[in-house]
Amino acid sequence: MTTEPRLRIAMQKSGRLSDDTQALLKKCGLKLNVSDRRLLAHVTNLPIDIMRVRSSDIPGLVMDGVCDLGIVGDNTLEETALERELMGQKHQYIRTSGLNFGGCRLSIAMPEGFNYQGIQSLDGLRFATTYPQLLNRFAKANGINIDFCLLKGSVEVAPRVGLADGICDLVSTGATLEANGLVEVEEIFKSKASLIQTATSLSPEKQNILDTLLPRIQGVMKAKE
Ligand code: PRT
Repeated sequence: MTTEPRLRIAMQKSGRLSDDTQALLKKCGLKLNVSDRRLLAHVTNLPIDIMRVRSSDIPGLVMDGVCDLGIVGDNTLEETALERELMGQKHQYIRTSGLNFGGCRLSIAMPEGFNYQGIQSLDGLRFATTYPQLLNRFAKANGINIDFCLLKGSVEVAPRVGLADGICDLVSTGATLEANGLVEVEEIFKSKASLIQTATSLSPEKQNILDTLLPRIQGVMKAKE
């Protein structure tokens, strides 16, 4: 018995991108039954499976060809690509389409009262961040030396507890920075969600499924503009 090839798409299981991603797939006409415990959801009206994982795992799954497509923030994508390149791991992918949700910026923020007089004011300081590669690229491009400590969450608390001089974190409304006595001084990366595709060529059957799906995604994005 031969099984029909199914296109596998990785999406965030739960978090800031999961509702918008699920809504997008539904608007594209995909009928899927997403229950909290099922990590692989079958689309019943097209040969597509949805793999529900942590956002940070999505770029690697696509770069390694485990998933054919993924929906992820450009911040996570770029950080993972830089890290994998540094480690000599597969880091190629195709950015198939930008999506119009998940907008945010990666910024450097300093405690209120810090005397900021341009990027040179950051030279020699230590930053808490989840995005060391993006921060390092920014520092190199601007000719400054910085140190960092890696935090996966609660980054904004680091200066107050003496862990770092400042932070480099995602900002959307700015309310979290304000609540923690921090001021945004430099935006280093602008991000939105993207649909990415494995760099390995798809089988003709999977390519056909993608050719059906892609115009629907682009139609939904256009309607939202
Ligand atoms: O799934 P996993 O746990 O691996 O990923 P995650 O921890 O990155 O998940 P999640 O759900 O927090 O974020 C998923 C993606 O949403 C991010 O990678 C971004 O692409 C996007 N996004 C958009 C944001 C924000 N806006 C955002 N504001 N991700 C995080 N934040 C956080 C930020 O880190 C800070 O703590 O929100 C706070 C600031 O928000 P404001 O509105 O107060 O400025």
